[in-house]
Amino acid sequence: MITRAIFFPFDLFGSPGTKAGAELLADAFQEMLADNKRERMPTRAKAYANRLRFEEFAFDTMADYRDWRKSARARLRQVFRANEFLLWVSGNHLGTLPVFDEIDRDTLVIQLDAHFDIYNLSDCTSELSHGNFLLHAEKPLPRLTNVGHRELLLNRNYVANYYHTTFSAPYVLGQCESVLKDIRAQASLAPRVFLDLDCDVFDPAYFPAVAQPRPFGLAPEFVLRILDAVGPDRLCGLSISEFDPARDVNDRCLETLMWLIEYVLLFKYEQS
Ligand SMILES: [Mn+2]
Repeated sequence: MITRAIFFPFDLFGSPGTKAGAELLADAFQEMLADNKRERMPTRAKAYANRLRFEEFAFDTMADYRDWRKSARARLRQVFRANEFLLWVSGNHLGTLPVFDEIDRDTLVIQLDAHFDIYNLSDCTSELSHGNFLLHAEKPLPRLTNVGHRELLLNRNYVANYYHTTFSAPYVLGQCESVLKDIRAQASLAPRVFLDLDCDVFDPAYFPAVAQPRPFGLAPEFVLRILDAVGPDRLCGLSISEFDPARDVNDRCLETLMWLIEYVLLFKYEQS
């Protein structure tokens, strides 16, 4: 199976600065590929080395922005049709909207996010933004499970219109094993599982490099337990968004994300 690593540095309508995050990850990713190629000793990277394809969208001109959603959707349609493993790195979370538009409706999407991106409150714009983009996605939405939210305002009934299951960060803290058991069961019933990581799901103590940090978040290692619960066979892709490198501390968050990307590649390709 081929992995299609697509970097999509889009950051209009929320979290300006995350464009630089996607671009930085694109550079680090290419550096990783170059390092692997240069290495003469056999390493674990051999498991995926010949199966990675790197692509990067450019947002340099007005024209690049005009058709951002349409061109991303067209590319993603091909990737999903070819059954490739997708790594989608966007600037803000809105940059993953094309994934939600195009992903198979029977795919379970596990979304790690501090927020439900369905905000309709009085001080929120009704225009497309990184805080409401799920309201604008192609309907019906795929089956959506949130893990790690810290929502204190939106009514549960409203949230249930969009999310099949939600596990708040406090709930994960208290009921960790039963959350994992539930995720394992949900994943086993789904033909494919896609992991959508908004970096603000993490506690700011571990991951300060986001525009709107929310306290009381998840520890990064919980993602590894979710991966374990999903299993390598069903996992069909990973998206990463909202990394704002100007707020990083000694590249700690960059390292976290790059380590996770390499881990996921090994997780996927080293099985059997
Ligand atoms: Mn989000």
